[in-house]
Amino acid sequence: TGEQAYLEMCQEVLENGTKKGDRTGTGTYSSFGKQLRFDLSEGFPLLTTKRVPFRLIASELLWFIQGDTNIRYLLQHNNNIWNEWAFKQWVESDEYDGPDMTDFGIRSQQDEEFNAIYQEQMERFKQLILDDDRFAEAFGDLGSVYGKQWRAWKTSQGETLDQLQEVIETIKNNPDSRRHIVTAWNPEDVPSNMALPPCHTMFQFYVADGKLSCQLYQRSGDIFLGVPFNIASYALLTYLVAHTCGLKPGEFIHTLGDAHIYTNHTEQVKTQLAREPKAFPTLKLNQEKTSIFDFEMEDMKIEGYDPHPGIKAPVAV
Ligand code: UFP
Repeated sequence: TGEQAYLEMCQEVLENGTKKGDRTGTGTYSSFGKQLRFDLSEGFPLLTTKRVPFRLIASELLWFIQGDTNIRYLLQHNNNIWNEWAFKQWVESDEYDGPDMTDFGIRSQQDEEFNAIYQEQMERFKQLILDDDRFAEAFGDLGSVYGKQWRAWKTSQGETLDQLQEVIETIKNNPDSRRHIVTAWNPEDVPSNMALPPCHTMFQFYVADGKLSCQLYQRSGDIFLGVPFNIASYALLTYLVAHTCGLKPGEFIHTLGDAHIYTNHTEQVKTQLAREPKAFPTLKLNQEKTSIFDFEMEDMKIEGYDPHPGIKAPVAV
């Protein structure tokens, strides 16, 4: 199954990956060019050898699909995964009047006393984003992130392109096309305008035998923490686009460029590798909704998910 292939990739990169330095200074085992395939008719690929939080994946994906780039929506859905990026904009601004937050990412992991102060500021930040429209507009917007690139790509002519809407129209009208592509990588925006250049560089859809498949090219993948999330996110996107186009979900093919395991995730990976995978759960979509753009959280339900417990690991920042 797809999960077995994921576990084999973990094993392989730990054993044969090159020990390689990286931007974050953590160190990784890394291999270049890896591919996983998930047959979506076998169930929904939410890994079972550790718990993967579907709720966070789904609300983040809906945020992208709606073309939203402001973390307020995520906070309203109790999703904190993009907070640090917005928080950084605030603490580096003239408006910030709290204690020094230089290098808050690393310091909060290493210094407990600082971490308490940081958490306090983060709570204050979240509350302001939720309560104060002006504040949310000034500091909650992340700019060139996936929602913008998918739904409102800026052309050199100053117009906007809705890549997601267009690809859906083309899948419906010309399914055999070999051009069903959405790209997030804009060389104009990289690196100066961007905190984190897109990891999910581009994806392509493919229609055959009434089924929709999707292949993602991910330039950089944190195999332990990021990739299980990314698999579920693009599998969900494939289900939603297929549903919108009256097709059945086919395969999700995950192609990774720099596929790496951070050296400080080694023990966690070994714990996971010792576990026996279970059957994938199923995804139930609200059949009354016909367009991806109308989907809300309550329209997507995961059934039969019985994973092994979650495994904690430090995020490289
Ligand atoms: N990363 C993922 N998946 C994601 C995401 C980030 O694996 O969806 F946003 C990881 C990959 C890498 C780091 O470890 O985050 C990004 O760093 P870099 O830009 O140096 O590749």
